[in-house]
Amino acid sequence: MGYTIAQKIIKNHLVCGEMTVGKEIGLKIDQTLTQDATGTMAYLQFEAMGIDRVKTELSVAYIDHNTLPAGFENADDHRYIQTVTKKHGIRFSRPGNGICHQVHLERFAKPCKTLIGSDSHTPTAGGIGMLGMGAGGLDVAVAMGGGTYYITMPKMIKVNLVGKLSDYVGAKDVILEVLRILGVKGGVGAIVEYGGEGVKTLSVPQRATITNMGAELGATSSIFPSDEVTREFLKAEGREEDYIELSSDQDAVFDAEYTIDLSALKPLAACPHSPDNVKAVAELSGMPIHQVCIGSCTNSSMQDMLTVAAMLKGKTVHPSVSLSISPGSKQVYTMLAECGALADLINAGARILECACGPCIGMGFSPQSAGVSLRTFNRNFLARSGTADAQVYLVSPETAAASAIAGVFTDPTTLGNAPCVKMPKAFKINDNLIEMPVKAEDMDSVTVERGPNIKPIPVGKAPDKNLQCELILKVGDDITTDHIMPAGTKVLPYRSNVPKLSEFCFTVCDKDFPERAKKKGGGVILGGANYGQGSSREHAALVPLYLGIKAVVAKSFARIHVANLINFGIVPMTLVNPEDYENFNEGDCLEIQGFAEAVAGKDEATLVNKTNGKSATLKLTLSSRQREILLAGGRLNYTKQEKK
Ligand code: MIC
Ligand code: SF4
Repeated sequence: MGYTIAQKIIKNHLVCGEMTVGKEIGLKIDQTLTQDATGTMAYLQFEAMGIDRVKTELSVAYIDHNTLPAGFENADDHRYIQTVTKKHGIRFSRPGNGICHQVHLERFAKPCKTLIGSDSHTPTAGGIGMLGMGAGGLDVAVAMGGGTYYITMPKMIKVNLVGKLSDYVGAKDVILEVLRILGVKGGVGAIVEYGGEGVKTLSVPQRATITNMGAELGATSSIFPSDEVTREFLKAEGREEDYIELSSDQDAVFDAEYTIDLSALKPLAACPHSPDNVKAVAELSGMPIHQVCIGSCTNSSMQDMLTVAAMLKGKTVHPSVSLSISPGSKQVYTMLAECGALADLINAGARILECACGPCIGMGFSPQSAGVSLRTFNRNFLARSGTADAQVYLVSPETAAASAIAGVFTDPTTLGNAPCVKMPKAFKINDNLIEMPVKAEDMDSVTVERGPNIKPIPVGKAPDKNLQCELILKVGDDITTDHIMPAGTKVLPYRSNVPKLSEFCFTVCDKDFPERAKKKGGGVILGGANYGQGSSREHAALVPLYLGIKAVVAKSFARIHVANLINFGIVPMTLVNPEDYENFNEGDCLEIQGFAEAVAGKDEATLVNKTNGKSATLKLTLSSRQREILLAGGRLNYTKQEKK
């Protein structure tokens, strides 16, 4: 039996375990990336491990999320990351150099290699045939130290692309179609591989738009073959030597296959408040809009920007619309400036932001009350934009530009022929904003600078013999890590200050939660299906740990979040019978008898509701390694014990 693309890469990087779907496997990681909002924690954890120099082929720290500090906090974090990376052998991409995934794709991603990043959109690198996976900061720290990265061996989903995209239909519409078919839980436990004749018609940045938003399917990763198009891209980036051909074997077996006819695709939009709530733009056309934001790691490539510039050239943004544009990288920004396209954008009334995440993570540009905002981003979770009642729609750059001019939702295919956008044969290469670390022998010359906002990391405890506590919070399906630990201008500055962050935990769902949890000394959380989807932020585990959360019971969990819970010693358990969810309510007194014993070796435990006498069977899907981590009270304790 042949191998899929991902199976080939996994096979070449397998450190332990068998490649059997559902079993834990350990992988060697070639490259890591971090961004500033998760990076401070990752490097604090790396330092706590006491390893002098990174052991990966390449590790890069990007500053892109929190780039316009309103106080000293972020600036201090940036300085910490800059100095700690210089000392320990990590490259530092300075603020202004661009969004981690876009820059990594341009300058570092390589076919056939493995990459983990403390950011859920790390699969963007799958556009170049690299196995990129999002992970918690602690997992990235371990990988930087040369440690193994553990995942559950995924099943393989194939999406066959046939035909060719029509004018004004973009790569974003392809992934929105996949989201329409599979939904936000459809990729859980799977790697999505793209194949078929249609692949050849898509450029690497277009492919990367598709693999980027595979994160919204809940997939472990998404990947494209590495072919002549990949070679051309690498050549244009001045690194053709990184090219390796990679495709799946003819007789590779997939667990599920879907076909999308690119020629038949129409512009699509993900409606509030979920990336899989997909409708045709034609159905929405005519709806008044208030804001358009173009950019993010999903759609900020040169190709996206040139398309938008060509559509806006000589036009004026509608008076009722505020349009922001954030190019993805310094490379894109400089080239836009040099070719004159930037002037077309400015002239049309676009408000040009720096190349960073910006509005995507709620760092400014929050829409007006109940405002309709069209964004080329990847997430439209409730309140993520910073405005609680905003209506955010995820669209392609083509739909965004057409609608910005018209002032109403507009299907760009009604505009006639699309402008012809010519991509440059070579990109402008200048890595002057990537700082190299000092040599190993000089590391003592670097002093790591730590600001007062950097507070100690909470450390977990071994599980109680019998767990007796209150059901402190009950939430529904598809709870995202943005619900658990919101971001945005008010909260993001405190990513290295867990006590302060705890004041915002779960406030999107229940504004009294932090106070209650503190008063009661924590408890257990009950969630629905797909608990913890979205961002990789380990703060969504660290902060509940700080607030005394001992276990989370849910119908099912998202991959990265469950790994983060275990890393910080919070026990994840699923309801064997999802209907039992109804028998438990906030404030109920709970008991799990033999809790520690169950964590140590049992697959099941009984949750007793002492308030109403009902009970439920819980499943513990844990590898023996994960059980040991939980028994030690988290990965940091476990690693220390291992070292002894
Ligand atoms: C996001 O898009 O939600 C983020 C912000 O990039 C996160 C990381 C974070 O919370 O810092 C992600 O996707 O992992
Ligand atoms: Fe940044 Fe948004 Fe991409 Fe997250 S999804 S890395 S916030 S641009």
